[in-house]
Amino acid sequence: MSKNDEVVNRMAFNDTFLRACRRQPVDYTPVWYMRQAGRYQPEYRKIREKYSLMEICEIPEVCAEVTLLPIQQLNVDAAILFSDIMIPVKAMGVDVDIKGGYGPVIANPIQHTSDVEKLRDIDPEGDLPKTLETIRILRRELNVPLIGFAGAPFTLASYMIEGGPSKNYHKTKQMMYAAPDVWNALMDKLGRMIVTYMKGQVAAGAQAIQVFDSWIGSLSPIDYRQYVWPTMRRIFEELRGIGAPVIYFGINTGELLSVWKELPIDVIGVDWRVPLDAARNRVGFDFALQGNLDPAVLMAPQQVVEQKAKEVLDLGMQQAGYIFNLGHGVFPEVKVETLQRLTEFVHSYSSSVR
Ligand code: 1CP
Repeated sequence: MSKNDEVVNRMAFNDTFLRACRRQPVDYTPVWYMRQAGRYQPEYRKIREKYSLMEICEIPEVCAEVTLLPIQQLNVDAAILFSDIMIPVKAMGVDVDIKGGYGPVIANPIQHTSDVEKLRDIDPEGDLPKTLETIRILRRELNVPLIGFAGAPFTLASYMIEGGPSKNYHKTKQMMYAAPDVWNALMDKLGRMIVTYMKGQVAAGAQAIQVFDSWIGSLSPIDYRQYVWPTMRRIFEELRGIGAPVIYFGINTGELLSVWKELPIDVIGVDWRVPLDAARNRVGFDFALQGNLDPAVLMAPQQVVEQKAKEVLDLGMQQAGYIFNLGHGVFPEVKVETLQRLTEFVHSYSSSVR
């Protein structure tokens, strides 16, 4: 390749990730990492000395800079907007703070119908202008697709009801079982917010959407269908045709996959507990899959990382429509170099066996 070709190549838009979301043929398996911008990066830690997480999200230039860090360092095939699932919840009028290394903290947790009624419907342009401005900056800078995202109603509700991170979601489930009117009103309101917010992000330039339902695996499939499914179906039906593939991700969702397969989504994100061939058997061939290396593997020696990545790839690559990722986010102890080498390995191994 001549120097000139190299420059042109670097400038060309890399749509491998979007092609994989749509189950179209690709030259290699695309890869990105959940929480690919974060505390494992010295540059991120430096920025966090100056700004809180909320402040980063309020300053588009800094937020774009943080979003771009993993693109520059890791050679991943997609960027994910740097934000947090609680940012639009704050815009609904909830007093949320995000404590570094801990998670969201809510001053007045939701308990009654009146608390739900107080939640405002958001207008992304008016209420979250900094997020949309960050997306516009990123689209000018990026030559890989930009993923926008939102938290799903159950996962958002769990923080809003518990007041912070939880182990067993007892208060959340108590509302679900004992006060279904309050619960349904909350699901409804969050569902509307998510649809509006996702449409706003796509209009501003997001090219794919991931809905994070991290804690949904705490429900049985029967309860999922009864208490959450109607809202999820409405959200995804309304997002159909917005021109951006939709990814739905959760942890511990093995038993929920047989319900998820009825949702109008493009990509299903799975954690490391369900082998990708088993996930395929449960959801069929109408979805792309994303995942699912155990993030803990990133602490192992490089040859183990590559062996485990190969095991994941060998299952994932059996069908069209596969995106390599972790089964959950990168954690702070991981070395940047480990992810650099892993990306290189996924790219080279997947292009060699195609
Ligand atoms: O790079 C990226 O992936 C984008 C940034 C991003 C995303 C997608 C952040 C920044 N947060 C999120 C989503 C998010 N936030 C989820 C869904 C994904 C997941 O399961 O990880 C959840 C559950 C949260 C809530 C949250 N925010 C937690 C988890 C708490 C718990 O209940 O265990 C935490 C620790 C945060 C803070 C946070 N958000 C983002 C970062 C980088 C951090 C770490 C802290 C920091 O820098 O201070």
